[in-house]
Amino acid sequence: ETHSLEERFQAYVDAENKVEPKDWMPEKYRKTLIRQISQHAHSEVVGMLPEANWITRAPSLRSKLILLAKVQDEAGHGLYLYSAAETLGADREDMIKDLLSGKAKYSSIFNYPTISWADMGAIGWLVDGAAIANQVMLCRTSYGPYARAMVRICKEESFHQRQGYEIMMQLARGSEEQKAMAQDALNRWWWPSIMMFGPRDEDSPNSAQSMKWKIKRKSNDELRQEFIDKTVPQAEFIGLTIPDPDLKWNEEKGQYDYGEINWEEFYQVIKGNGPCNAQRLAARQKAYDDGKWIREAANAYAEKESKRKAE
Ligand code: FAQ
Repeated sequence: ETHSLEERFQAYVDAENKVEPKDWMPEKYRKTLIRQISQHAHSEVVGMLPEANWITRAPSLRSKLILLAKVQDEAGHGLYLYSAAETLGADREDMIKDLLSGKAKYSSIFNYPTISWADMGAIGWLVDGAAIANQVMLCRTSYGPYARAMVRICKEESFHQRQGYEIMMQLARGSEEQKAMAQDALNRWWWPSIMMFGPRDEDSPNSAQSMKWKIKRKSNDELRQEFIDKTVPQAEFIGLTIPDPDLKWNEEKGQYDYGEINWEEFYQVIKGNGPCNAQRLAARQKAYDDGKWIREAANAYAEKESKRKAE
């Protein structure tokens, strides 16, 4: 056999096999997955903050219960994802330190403020909608533990998307003021939501290799297009206007053409200069510091237990 390990790995992935934690894999495959999965985990956990801002001010008991359940689901998603990254040999403590130091990224979208109740609608509808488009593809990613985590996460995200759309629909069908709130939230969240898919394909340094290894199965631009095509009719249905004057149906292509994204804003936000970056990291740092005593207690207990068992 003259094939190298790398070639055999590629052939294995090309044949649609799943890579499992103990299988041989190229070091760069492992590193790419740790990067992506840990950043995905951080996004889920940081992503709890913008919505947590409204739990105490939800307009009814029902909406409060639903929002609470959704935010709790996001904590769960973060936990599955940190565990998936651990199967690749990543250390949880290191991942958290990289988040807090600003070395690891998390989704740009969570650096925008939530200034009205309508933002809870816009986040569920648009942000979870974008997350689903991306994650449905990731259910078929080549790394087994990540793919399996995505299946459950997608089911929960569909519930989140519907709860957000329901809030938007209620507001859009309410008083003039409520309708204006919904439109304002759509105006503020639309562009950041379509930035979530990442840079244009030609400016995406990781895409080519990740597509080859079947970590990613659709490109950033393909997913962005799918999301736009699915979402525009939903906005029309509830009588809201997408804030993009260049948006129009392209009969020939069978999809929407859309306006230029403000890439300068995107890169500023991922560099740490978005409206809420500092606030989000400060909140995570505080949670980390406040949790120190419980981590210490859990470790001391685990040590005591293992000593007791060894005796
Ligand atoms: N924000 O070469 P590419 C959720 C970075 S959903 C920040 O294209 P790649 C659910 C990228 O990391 C959100 N950074 O990179 C929820 C790379 O930098 P690096 C989370 C971004 O990896 C809903 C550089 O730009 N979902 O949390 C962004 O091939 C509601 C170059 O980009 C996931 O993470 C961005 N938007 O493709 C929770 C999905 N876009 O790492 C609460 C999994 C790009 O080299 C409430 N991730 N960058 O320093 C992925 O599918 C991919 O990583 C992409 C980026 C598509 C995000």
